[in-house]
Amino acid sequence: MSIQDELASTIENLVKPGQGILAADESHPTIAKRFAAVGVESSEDKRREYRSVILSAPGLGEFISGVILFEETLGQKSLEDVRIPQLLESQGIVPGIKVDKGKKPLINAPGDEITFGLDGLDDRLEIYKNAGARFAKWRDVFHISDTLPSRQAVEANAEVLARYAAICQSMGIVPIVEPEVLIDGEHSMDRCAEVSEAVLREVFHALARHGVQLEHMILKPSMVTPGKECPKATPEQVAEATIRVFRQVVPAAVPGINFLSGGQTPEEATLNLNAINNLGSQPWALSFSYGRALQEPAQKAWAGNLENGPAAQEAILKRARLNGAARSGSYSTDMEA
Ligand code: 5MM
Repeated sequence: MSIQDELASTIENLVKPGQGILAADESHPTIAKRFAAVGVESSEDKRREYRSVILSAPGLGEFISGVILFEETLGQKSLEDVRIPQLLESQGIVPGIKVDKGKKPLINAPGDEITFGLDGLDDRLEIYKNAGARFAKWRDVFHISDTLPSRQAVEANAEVLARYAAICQSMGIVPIVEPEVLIDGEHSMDRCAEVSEAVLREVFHALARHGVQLEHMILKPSMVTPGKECPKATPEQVAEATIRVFRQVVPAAVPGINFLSGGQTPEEATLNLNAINNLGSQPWALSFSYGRALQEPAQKAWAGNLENGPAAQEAILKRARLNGAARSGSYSTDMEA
């Protein structure tokens, strides 16, 4: 298969009605935080147990088209001794991989951060592809204040995101482009809209500069919301503000926009996606690529005890099904019961 055919086929499998992406790619410090919240100490065995349980939930492939894995999981076997990428494929799910190496302070830009991991990326991608990964993910992070993010941070992060995407496509791997505008802070929804627009505009300039084929990528952005310390906006307000910004800056050639949940509760993330899809038809498929909003209830149900595996599987399946409904605007809160 040619590289172009590989990219097109992966996109076709990832962007499907009623389906979205599960982000299960928490790095060691992040998964340790998630496990601590349910009283579990993170270890390689416990991470394998938990991820094996949720990824083998019967029927997951009905609502989940792709799973983003952390490097460790890509090389692990499930509790039934099946390689995790193979387990996903048996459910009709495309395996993906987080490839950024995290973030550090951006020098000479106090308060801003830069994502790193481009060095040796092509070599790592070859290994990941041989292990079964068909798409990748790279996350940039932008803090909001009256003065942040700086112009330097917006430009520097957009540049690395575009270089990552170009490298992925050259190797037949679909890039998920994730510019996360953080919800932390006291900013208004208007300020979030202003920053989101500036960030996305710069990201698409950089993608064009590096010849990234928009048809063969997925955008994973934050929704436009007020800061976490402010009163919440209604789902309809979030949907209108989000779509208003995206229509200004996201080209119609992008096949799918899969939102991150970014600290929204599971119910909020579903309600907001549902409201977004109720605004009528848009140029792109509008779906989810949630981490916490899909997994939180499953982590609580599991709580480090394998006997709770079926309850954890039921919990993740429920959120996947409800977000699958929100993907077409057909979710209602009655479905939570
Ligand atoms: C923003 O985080 C991504 C989406 O998850 P949420 O829906 O919970 O916001 C997520 O894919 C994230 O990039 C990974 O969990 C990896 O994060 P770390 O911080 O471990 O690199």
